[in-house]
Amino acid sequence: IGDRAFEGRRRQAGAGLTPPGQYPVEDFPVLTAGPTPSVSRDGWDLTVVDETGETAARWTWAEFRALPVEDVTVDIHCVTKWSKLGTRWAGVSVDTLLDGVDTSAGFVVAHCDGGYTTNLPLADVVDGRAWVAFGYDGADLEPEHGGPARLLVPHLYFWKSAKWVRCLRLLDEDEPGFWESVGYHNYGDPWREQRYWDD
Ligand SMILES: Nc1nc2c(c(=O)[nH]1)N[C@H]1C(S)=C(S)[C@@H](COP(=O)(O)O)O[C@H]1N2
Ligand SMILES: [Mo]
Repeated sequence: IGDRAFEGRRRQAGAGLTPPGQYPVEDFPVLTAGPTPSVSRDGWDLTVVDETGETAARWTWAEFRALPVEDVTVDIHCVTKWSKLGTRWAGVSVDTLLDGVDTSAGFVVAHCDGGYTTNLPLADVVDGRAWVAFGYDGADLEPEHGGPARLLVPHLYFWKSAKWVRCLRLLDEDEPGFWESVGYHNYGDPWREQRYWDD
């Protein structure tokens, strides 16, 4: 097998491999800047706001849960150096959420209950690489892990996987989120150890 093929496989989010500088854990650590917000499914909605500021799509909890569900098994990598391999999630693909949204945006900022934000290139949340997850390991996603629903972007450091996500805001110009604006890497590829601004 050539280097290229190995590289490609290694970079798949569910390959069961630990990136440089990371160690695998069995438990599931909770990392939140601040308290866990209490988020009720009543009154919950998920919106997509496009680059003109218009609400391009909106789902209530019931509408969101009526969307097609994908079961995904992926490895997750926290910048504090733990990786958890083979995590099992249920969620709605971001491709499904953006289906029918007419946009030429290049970036997205996820906005959450509690005020947390994180930014990503739009290309990194499409083509089957990102989900809004509501299930973990066969059960509802626990509040401390982002329930009722969180973003799941396993190919980037886990701070990009915004818990309690409520809005995907599409943007023409990139805009740093919470950790990205205080020294964490703007992109955050764990295979290239992009932990901090100058990595
Ligand atoms: N809303 C919100 N999402 C967040 C965070 C946060 O503080 N608030 N922390 C991020 C970080 S740094 C990590 S490592 C993961 C941790 O997810 P977990 O608590 O389910 O392990 O959530 C990410 N998403
Ligand atoms: Mo993290």
